[in-house]
Amino acid sequence: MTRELEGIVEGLSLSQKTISPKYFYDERGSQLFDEITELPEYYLTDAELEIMREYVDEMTALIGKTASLIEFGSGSSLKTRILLENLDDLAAYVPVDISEDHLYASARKIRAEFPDLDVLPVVADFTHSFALPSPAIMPVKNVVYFPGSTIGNFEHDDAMELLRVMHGEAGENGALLIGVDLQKDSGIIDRAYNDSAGVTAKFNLNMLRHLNRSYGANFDLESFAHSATYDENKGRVVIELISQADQTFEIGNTEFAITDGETILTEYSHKYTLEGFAKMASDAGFNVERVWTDAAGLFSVQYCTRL
Ligand code: SAH
Ligand code: AVI
Repeated sequence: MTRELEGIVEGLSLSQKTISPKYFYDERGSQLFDEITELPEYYLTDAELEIMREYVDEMTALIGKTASLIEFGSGSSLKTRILLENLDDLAAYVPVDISEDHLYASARKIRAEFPDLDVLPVVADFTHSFALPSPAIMPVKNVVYFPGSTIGNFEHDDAMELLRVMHGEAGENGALLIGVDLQKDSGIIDRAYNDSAGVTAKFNLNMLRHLNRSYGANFDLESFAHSATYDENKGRVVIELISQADQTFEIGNTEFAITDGETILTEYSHKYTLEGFAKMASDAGFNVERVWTDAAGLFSVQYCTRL
C-alpha cells in the first residue's frame, strides 16, 4: 500500500471517518473550486480580490525588489496576477500545488501573460517537506504567498506546523503574505458553503469520485449527501458527506461499513478573529506587521515578518 493509501485507510478507520481535504483536488475538483469562487454566496474571493486591488501598492512596497514569490496552493493563481502585474522585477514566481494538470496549465497561462517572469511550478503536497527550485536570478528574499484562507482548512496544530514550514521557507529576511477569513454573521458563512446552485455539494462529492478513479475505491456517489454547518463556538465550518443508507465501500482492499446518517468528515474551514490569528502566527515565529481588510470587514490579508 502506498503512503497515501495508508493515510486514507487510516482516516476512514477513525470513529469519525475522515478524508483529508487535499483529495478534493483532481482536475475536476480544481475546476469546481474555480466555479465556487464565482458563486455570489462565496464572499471570500470577492473580498480578497477587493483587498488586493485596493492595497497592492502597499503590499508591493513591503515585498520590495527582486523577491522570489512562493505560492502555496496556487490553484488558478487568480489573486496572484494582481501582485504579478505590480511587481515587475521578481526573481521568480514559484506556484506550488498538489493538482498537477491544473498547476501546469495555470503556469503555462502565467508564462504567456508575463513572458519575462521566471515561472517555476512545483507539484507537491505542501504538508510534507519538498524541495524548492533555484531561480536563475538570486532572490533578495523569499515571500511566501498563501491566499484564499486555505490555512483555515487545517486544525490548529497542523496550521501551526504549516506556518512553521513557511517560516523556514521564508528564511532570514523573508515574509508571509496570507489570506485569512474572519468570523462573522453565521448566515453569511452558512450560505457560502451551501450555495443555491449546488456547486459546493458537487465539489464535496467529487472527492469520492477522485478516490474511485485514482485510488481504486468504489463509493456510490448517489448514496452520499453534502452537508456544511458553521459551529460558531469553534469558529469553523464542518463539511461532511452523509451516508444515505447502511452500506459498505472498499478502498485499498479494505472494506468499510457506514450506517445511514453516519458522516465522513471531508473538511474544516476555520474562521479567525484578528487576535486569534495574530496569536497563532506569533507562536509560529511571525509578527503580523500589516493587516488589510475589505470594506465590509469579511476577510483579511496579512503581511507577516519573522520575529
Ligand atoms: N489559492 C487559490 C486556490 C485555493 S483552493 C485561491 O485562493 O483561489 C486550495 C488550493 O490548494 C487548491 O489548488 C489545491 O489543489 C491546493 N492544495 C490543497 N491541499 C494541498 C496540499 N496538501 N498540498 C499542495 N496543494 C494543496
Ligand atoms: C480552499 N479553501 C479555503 C476553501 C474554503 O472555503 O475553505 C475550500 C472550500 N470548501 C468548500 N468551499 C470552498
